[in-house]
Amino acid sequence: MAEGAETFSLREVLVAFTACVSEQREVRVDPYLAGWKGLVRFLNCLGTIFSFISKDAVTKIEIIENYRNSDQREKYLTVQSMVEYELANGLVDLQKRSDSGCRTLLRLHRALHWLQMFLEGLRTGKDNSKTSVICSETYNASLANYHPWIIRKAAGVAFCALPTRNTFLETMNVGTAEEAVAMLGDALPYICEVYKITEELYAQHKLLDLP
Ligand code: 1Q0
Repeated sequence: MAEGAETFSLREVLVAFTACVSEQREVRVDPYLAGWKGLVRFLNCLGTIFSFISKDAVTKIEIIENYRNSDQREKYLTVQSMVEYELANGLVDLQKRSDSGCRTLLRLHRALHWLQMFLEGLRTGKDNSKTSVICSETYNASLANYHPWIIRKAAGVAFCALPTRNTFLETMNVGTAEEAVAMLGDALPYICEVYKITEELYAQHKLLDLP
């Protein structure tokens, strides 16, 4: 295991995502980013072959964090307020790649869809199932549709380095594989809810195809 392995626990990721949705059904940005940071830490534990993925995630987390640390920090408190602010001020480029919060968060949002499917596959998989297979099947059914060939190829190679399902579950540091499965069952509805709310918001504002 690489550096940081002992500090990761699925529990902190779970706590972050459970704290995302406010009473008004808004998605809070800080716990959303905290959830992603926990996932990145976990990914780093799996080995350097995944660095190209974690680096991209970190870049995106930092772009949004910078908005949260800027003079406009209040506008970036929730995904809803961010969308409203950036659209009202012409900050979202609909034609080409930019560093807007909306386009950046969309990349994490798409990855959250993969995560949802992957964790469900892991949770319901058999003891001896291959994490690499669950990972590539769910990736191909979701995120891969947005990635060019070269990234899909590199991701496919990295997935081969994933440990077996039970080792993977134990790496989550929440006890036995069975306990990790139980915790995944608890966590998934929260992750699904965050995904659903964001998806509806982006669809409503026609932001789902931002370049
Ligand atoms: C467990 C194995 C993890 C496998 C991760 C699967 C996702 C593969 C994604 C490959 C991304 C390659 C890097 C670059 C991509 C960018 O081109 C792309 C688009 O951005 P842009 O600016 O070019 O338009 N970026 C993305 O699509 C964002 C990808 C972010 C992926 C973040 C993945 C973080 C993974 C965490 C580990 C999850 C482990 C789950 C178990 C923990 C239990 C809670």
